Amino acid sequence: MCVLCVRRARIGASDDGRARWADLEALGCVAQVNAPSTSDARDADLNHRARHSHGALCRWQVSEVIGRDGAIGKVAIALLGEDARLFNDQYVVKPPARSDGALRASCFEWHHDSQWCDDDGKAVYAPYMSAWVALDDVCEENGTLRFLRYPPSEDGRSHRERAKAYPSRSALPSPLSDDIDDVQGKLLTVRAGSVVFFSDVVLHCSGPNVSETIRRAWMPQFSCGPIMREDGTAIGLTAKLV
Ligand SMILES: O=C(O)CCC(=O)C(=O)O
Repeated sequence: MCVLCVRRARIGASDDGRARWADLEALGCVAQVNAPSTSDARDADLNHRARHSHGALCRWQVSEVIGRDGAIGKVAIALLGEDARLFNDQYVVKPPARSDGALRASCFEWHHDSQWCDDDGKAVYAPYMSAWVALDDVCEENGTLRFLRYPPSEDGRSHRERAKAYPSRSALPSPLSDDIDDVQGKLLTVRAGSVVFFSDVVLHCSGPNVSETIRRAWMPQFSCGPIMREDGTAIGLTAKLV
């Protein structure tokens, strides 16, 4: 459903039928390509796309780049180890915001990606990371990401330890605020095709898209092993990198 919506939005743009962006805005800009399987997914591999095919070429190219010898897969294995898994596969698509509601809806407030684990006592957490791939040139105007540096440490503590000393999220200025600047978080300005790897504990946010064109990112996420519930069922995908 989400992918169809993206396609319809594109058609809408070329026909100048801009009202169609509203479909995407209503979804909160996030399109998950493959919902997790309800069956035991522990032994799933990257052929998961074959079950939800949206085009052989896309499937091949994407599987290639996140496979163990692909540009992104290699980094995932180097950073997370041999048991690295594809955990989630999503697009974040921001149409131009044309109303106050759309401005708010296309912002991501300050968060770290594994926040949901804090709330879900039943999740057996495994560290994970995102590979955020800019599909368009991104800058402040079209709602790029902003990252908060890890708090400094005198004693060489890891980033994961340092992240525990972050200020409260509610103390940070909203991405919609005029007060936000590089002191509060480093803005990411990169060209289409760039990949940003970041950990599930780094605080980040993104602003609205106030440009005239769509802003798209592909965001596969990788965990250093399957993320499971205590009852042994998988949370998200658990696809091995093959
Ligand atoms: O692409 C964006 O604007 C933000 C995405 C994000 O922060 C997330 O999905 O965690």
